Amino acid sequence: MKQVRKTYCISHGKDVDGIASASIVKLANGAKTYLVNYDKVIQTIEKIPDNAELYVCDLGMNDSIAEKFIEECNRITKKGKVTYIDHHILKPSIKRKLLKAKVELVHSRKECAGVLTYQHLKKQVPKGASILACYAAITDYLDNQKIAKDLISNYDRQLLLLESTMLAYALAYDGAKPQFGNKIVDAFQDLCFPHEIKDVSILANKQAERMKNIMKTINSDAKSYKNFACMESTNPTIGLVANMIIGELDVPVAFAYRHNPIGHYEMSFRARYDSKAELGKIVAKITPELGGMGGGHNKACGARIPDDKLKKFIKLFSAELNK
Ligand SMILES: [Mn+2]
Repeated sequence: MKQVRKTYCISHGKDVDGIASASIVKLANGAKTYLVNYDKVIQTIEKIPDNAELYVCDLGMNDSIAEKFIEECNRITKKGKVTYIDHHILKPSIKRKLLKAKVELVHSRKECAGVLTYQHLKKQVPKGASILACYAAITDYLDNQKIAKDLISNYDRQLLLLESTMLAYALAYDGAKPQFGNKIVDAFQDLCFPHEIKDVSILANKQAERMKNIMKTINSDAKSYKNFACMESTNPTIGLVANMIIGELDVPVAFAYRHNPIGHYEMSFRARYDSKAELGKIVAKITPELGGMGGGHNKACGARIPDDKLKKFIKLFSAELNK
């Protein structure tokens, strides 16, 4: 008798896109889901059995994990199957190696991972599951893309904005702990709305209050440079702080950074909708020179640099941005 493959999903646990992707995979095939951040990708895939059917969602490949990740894919695809669904930059060299490892690639820079996952598995999920893809598209700022727009048009737009933002805010307040994320994946199996899930609206309110307090500090604390502004924050969601700097100071690009006592700054970068800046490229180019790392999308990306390199970073960043 043919042995039935067990299905697993490893997805990004830090945001709505990753959690929605995992929820859609689970709805399609009952996968056991692991919500992880980049530092846990390898140790998680190592636990996946040889003959598994594995989905990996919303986890961009960077040089620090790609080699080991591809090695694990090679192990699994000998007896099992790996589907990699993502929308981050994928280097041609890594893409080739994934294909050579017989990984099924569902990759596009145009739509978020939740929308790509829904498109890929839509025959296996209830029609209502497209609402999860809509939440992902809105909170990943990819709601203007072709497929996302189509899916969103099936719902009341304001309901989607309310529900997706409530969820994103609750995750932000909580620091997107895996336990909370798992609770959401479970509730999404019954297509619960975020407002129905315990604690979501309370945490979202707390986050909104926190945002209000941050807004008050931006005018006094942020430093302005040519075409960008930045500030230090102790807030766990520095991406949202960066967004608010853009709005409060009316600059096209902003970043916020938080000190980590082990000796580095975590940084988050944002560009306004109409900005032509390629933040992911700029950050990926200059951080290695400073002994750090970073990268991501054109309009949203992240980095980590040694804490004695901040001044140097700002100088290099300004030079690249204003080239
Ligand atoms: Mn994403």
